[in-house]
Amino acid sequence: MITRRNLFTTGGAALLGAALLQRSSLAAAPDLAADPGPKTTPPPTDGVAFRPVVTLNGWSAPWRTKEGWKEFHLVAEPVVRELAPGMKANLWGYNGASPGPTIEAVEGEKVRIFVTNRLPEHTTVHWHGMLVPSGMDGVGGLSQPQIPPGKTFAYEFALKKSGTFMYHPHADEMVQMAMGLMGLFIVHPRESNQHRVDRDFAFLINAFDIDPGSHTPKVATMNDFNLWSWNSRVFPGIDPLPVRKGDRVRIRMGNLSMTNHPIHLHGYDFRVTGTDGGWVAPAAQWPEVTVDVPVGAMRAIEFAADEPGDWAFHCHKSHHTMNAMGHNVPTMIGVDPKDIAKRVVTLIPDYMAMGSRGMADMGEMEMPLPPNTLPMMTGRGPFGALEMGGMFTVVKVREGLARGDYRDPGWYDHPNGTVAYEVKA
Ligand SMILES: [Cu+2]
Repeated sequence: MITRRNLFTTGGAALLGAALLQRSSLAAAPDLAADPGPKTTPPPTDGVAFRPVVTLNGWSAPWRTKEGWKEFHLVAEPVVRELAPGMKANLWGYNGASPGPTIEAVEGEKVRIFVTNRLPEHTTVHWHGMLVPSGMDGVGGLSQPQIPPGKTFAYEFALKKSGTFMYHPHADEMVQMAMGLMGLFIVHPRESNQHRVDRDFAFLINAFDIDPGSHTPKVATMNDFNLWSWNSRVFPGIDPLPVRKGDRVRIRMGNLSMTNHPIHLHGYDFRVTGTDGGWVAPAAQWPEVTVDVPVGAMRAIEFAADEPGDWAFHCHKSHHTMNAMGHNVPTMIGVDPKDIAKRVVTLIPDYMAMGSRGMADMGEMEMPLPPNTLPMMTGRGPFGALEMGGMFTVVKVREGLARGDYRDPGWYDHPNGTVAYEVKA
């Protein structure tokens, strides 16, 4: 007898299953690919209610419930991702984007995740940090056969614990992760008042090595990445984090780049309340202003947003708040650069001259750049050039935001007498 379960695990019936899947996937996937959809998740229409996360520059996957299973569908495929206005990259992702959509579900639920492979090579999906049966762990060759191009596999498991997790391939990993194939998996507590916050942000930390003027990451790069990104976006392309004064805020971060990132928040001290291993007991939490997120790890931080302002939030490795850092940049300090850069860039596309007094001039975007290349330091704030790139954005804490209205409130209007000022002689 064919049950739902063995429908997907027996040979002939699997074809039938795949045909059924194709129909549902074709109904859902092309629309997703064409339209990234809303940036916030609509309230769930079925399953256990939860307070959805806000995925920076992303969205959460739709689902359907069927006979007690919550079903999602990931389509691994080549995508074009705008890293920031002015630069698009050829990446691999799921459902039209890198990272793929955030999967959100509730502790205790059973999930079935269909994975369709539209990549040119085989793939799998590993559920990082999640407690699943060995055969659902997604390590190609070890725990399952690889998913060949054109095929669909189903993963099925119950969500044993709440927390912050991620998904990524465990097949040709170096290439597939360097191409941006990854996503977040958030499991909410069964009891909605547990670990409750008002604002719950999430993003993945990743990195790319894309030569200035080109579009496709160099997949063999070990350490010398030149674009340091959050959810495959770089400043000024990373969403701000708007927050109402008085909100309790959580920010969940997962690191799928190849180096650690000390993530620093201005204006607040926070507690590390969770890792991909689970929630940190209150008695074990200590205050921090920077949390190091190791490779292949997740950290959730929390704070009470009681101080209004525009608070910088960034990686503290200073090379990671710059874009397309040329590692062959000659030091120009002491040299009059005048027109040198304009002439040299026609011969050496990734040539970037340092100003003779330092590099701050580059924040004014005066440098000639090859096409599809972001300035190394860029962005403008209310007081001028921000001189940032890469892993940088702003937590915007505001009084008087209408409840539920978390659109970007613009720049902070500082009360009189609260801005650093020039002392006149
Ligand atoms: Cu960093």
